[in-house]
Amino acid sequence: MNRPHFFLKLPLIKKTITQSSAMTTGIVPEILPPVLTSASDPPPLFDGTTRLYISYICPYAQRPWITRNCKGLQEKIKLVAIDLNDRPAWYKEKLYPANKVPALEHNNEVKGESLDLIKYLDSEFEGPSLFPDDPLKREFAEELFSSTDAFSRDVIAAVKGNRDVGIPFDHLENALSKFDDGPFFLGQFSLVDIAYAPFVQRYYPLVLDVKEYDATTGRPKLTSWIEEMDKIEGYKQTKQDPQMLLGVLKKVFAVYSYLMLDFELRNWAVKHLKPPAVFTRFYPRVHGK
Ligand SMILES: N[C@@H](CCC(=O)N[C@@H](CS)C(=O)NCC(=O)O)C(=O)O
Repeated sequence: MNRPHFFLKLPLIKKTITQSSAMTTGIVPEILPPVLTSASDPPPLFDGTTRLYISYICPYAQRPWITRNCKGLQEKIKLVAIDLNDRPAWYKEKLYPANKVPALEHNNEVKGESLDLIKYLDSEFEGPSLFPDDPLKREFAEELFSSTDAFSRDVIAAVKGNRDVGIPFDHLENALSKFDDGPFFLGQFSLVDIAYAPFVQRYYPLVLDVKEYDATTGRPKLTSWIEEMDKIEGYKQTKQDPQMLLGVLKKVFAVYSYLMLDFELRNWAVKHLKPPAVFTRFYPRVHGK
């Protein structure tokens, strides 16, 4: 079976006029801004500029970043990259008290939470709609949005222990079988694909490496979804080096496993270290390309 093209560089221009190519037209490779650290001055906050604050390696931040790209909003929404290991104090103090990424500065307000942000970007900004009107599809979309965390939890539980690693990927395969008017979760490309892509992008190579489990074997829908996603320019431009991302994840899990050895530490970790928080302590620095 062919492996999906996680590691292949695909041509930048897509020629056919399909919905997904609408997500690609006019997208030229963007020069990403440098990463801001504790030593960096803030941008001129609340000056009317719309800014999306991200970390280049955060999967949650990748969601609104993809949405921005696919709607062709590169000129309208400026990217600001933050070093999560060395966050500028102004980020928490002056911009976003939750001190997380992603955050969107828009109309003198700051909003967070990646799933809320992708919906907001889709409904409040111009560009191709990424959410269908069909009530059946919308209902299914909400179901899928609310199971993104469960997908992550199940993959992580399988990587850390003996849980069946296939189950979370079976859920994806089943979900991808629901509509047959295209290879994406709702048939055509939508916010649901954007919600899952950053996580599948990380977990497919992770389970292949750690569990020697190829999640695409016997899952034709998932295989085709991954291939189709890799053709979407607005997504491709957000993808970081797969080996680097794999290294980050493995480091996180190594730390987790170590903490799990000790009962006291384990209790402390369960209480205080949700995966993203552990992540931030062991992120490598990634600077703008
Ligand atoms: N539920 C949030 C999660 C965001 C999140 O946890 N981001 C991580 C980076 S991947 C973060 O900013 N962590 C900083 C911290 O927890 O201190 C969302 O969907 O936006």
